[in-house]
Amino acid sequence: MARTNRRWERAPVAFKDLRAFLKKIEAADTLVRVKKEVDFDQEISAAIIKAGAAALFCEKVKGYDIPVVANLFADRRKIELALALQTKNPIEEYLKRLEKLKPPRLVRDGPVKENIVTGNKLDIPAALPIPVVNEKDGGRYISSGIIVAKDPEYGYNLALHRLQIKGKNRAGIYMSELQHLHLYYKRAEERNEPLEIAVVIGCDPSLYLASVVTGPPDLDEYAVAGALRGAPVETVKCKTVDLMAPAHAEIVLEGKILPHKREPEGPFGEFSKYYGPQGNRPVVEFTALCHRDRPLYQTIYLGRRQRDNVFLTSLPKAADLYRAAKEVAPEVKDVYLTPGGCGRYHAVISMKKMFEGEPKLVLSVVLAHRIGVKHAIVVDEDIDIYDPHEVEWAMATRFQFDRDSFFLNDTPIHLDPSSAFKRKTGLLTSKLGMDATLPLDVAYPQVCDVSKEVMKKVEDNWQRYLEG
Ligand SMILES: Cc1cc2nc3c(=O)[nH]c(=O)nc-3n(C[C@H](O)[C@H](O)[C@H](O)COP(=O)(O)O)c2cc1C
Ligand SMILES: [Mn+2]
Repeated sequence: MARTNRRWERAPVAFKDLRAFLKKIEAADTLVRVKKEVDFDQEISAAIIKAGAAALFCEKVKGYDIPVVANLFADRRKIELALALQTKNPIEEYLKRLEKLKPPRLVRDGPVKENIVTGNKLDIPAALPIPVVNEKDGGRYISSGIIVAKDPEYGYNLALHRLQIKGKNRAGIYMSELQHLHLYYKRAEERNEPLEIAVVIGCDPSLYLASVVTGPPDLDEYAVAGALRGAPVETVKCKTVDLMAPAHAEIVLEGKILPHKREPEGPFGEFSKYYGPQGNRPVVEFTALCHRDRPLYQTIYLGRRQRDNVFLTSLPKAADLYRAAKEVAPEVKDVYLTPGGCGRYHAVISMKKMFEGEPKLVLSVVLAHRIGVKHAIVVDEDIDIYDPHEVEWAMATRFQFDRDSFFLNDTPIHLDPSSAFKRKTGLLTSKLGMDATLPLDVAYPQVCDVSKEVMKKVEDNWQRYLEG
């Protein structure tokens, strides 16, 4: 963070909208076009899974004239493209950009206002190709809607929250208690007021990345998106709620989360790769549907074979943990939220330990973080944290369970299926911190390898070794 690199000062490419990002992916990566008509009921999900890491463009969805795009965050390459990353140190570059928050710029008009439907004419499930994501989901779900909301004290918040379609202008919403939207909603409910929202579906990728950042409640994710893209997000005033929406979004739904109202919501196939159970949850009433001419519907697949969800969240969330960890231990080098841990439950941190016990401070802040890490492991900087075999080796050879681990019981977590089976404490979970760093004060057996010189000699002359 302290290091400066002039190249970072150059403004990154700011994609104006989803269409510009799609063009970039088509030119610099892979975009698969599905021309055959697909059904919204799981067939879009199956095509997403089949496309693997390639971005997907479903040209025709049965019963709709709006194409569906997906997999825009399906691997690290696309995150690099989305942010136009210029160095090999994405976390540092990301945090460097975040130092200059850029508030949104309100403009008078924008393409999202090309079509506006309100009142009795509103029929959202008839208008939009909203998918059934997994087989046993409770219904059709918007999984890619960025919820824009405002609190009188904390200001704007943008975050992804699933919406279960319940009628022409109604939806159920899931807000984990750990999220800011839940805080905003509870505060509005205490005032006996609805919480106005705008739901953004399909937009410039910086808004999606900003919507999964985990800062303090007064952090304006619009300003985070501006910082990431190097230019303010252009916004327009909404038609039926007192909020701003991105001017270049494909689709924006306006509405409010009703106070003191709960209805069954779920089940829904979640990032944990299990169905999250049905529960009594708040209800959204929509008041307007705004969209561009010939809009694109962007979706995100969550489930057993998900990719988007893990890669979209990995950089912002790893950077949040990196920053928190570095505050207690300046020589923290890198943080990785592993795909096996669903991009959230398992964190691996590498550091140069300066004194004994320091890794436990790092583990404490990582486990305490709202992100919801369940198992965290600190390793020395010689371990490649992106290689699970290396991390396992550190655990196998540098770690003693009784001496080097500690746990926190009964802490809140997002949707951990195993927490439901704890008898007394319900959905609270146990968290484990593991320090797999080498001791500083004990002569430890040395890691065995051939000498650098001999290895280099053979590597540099390998062809001659083969030819004799
Ligand atoms: C595809 C996707 C769907 C998500 N759905 C939900 C959800 O339904 N409920 C929820 O509480 N968090 C959900 N999240 C997580 C939040 O969007 C994320 O943790 C965000 O950082 C919270 O923002 P906040 O820090 O402003 O509270 C989802 C994340 C992704 C990537
Ligand atoms: Mn927030």
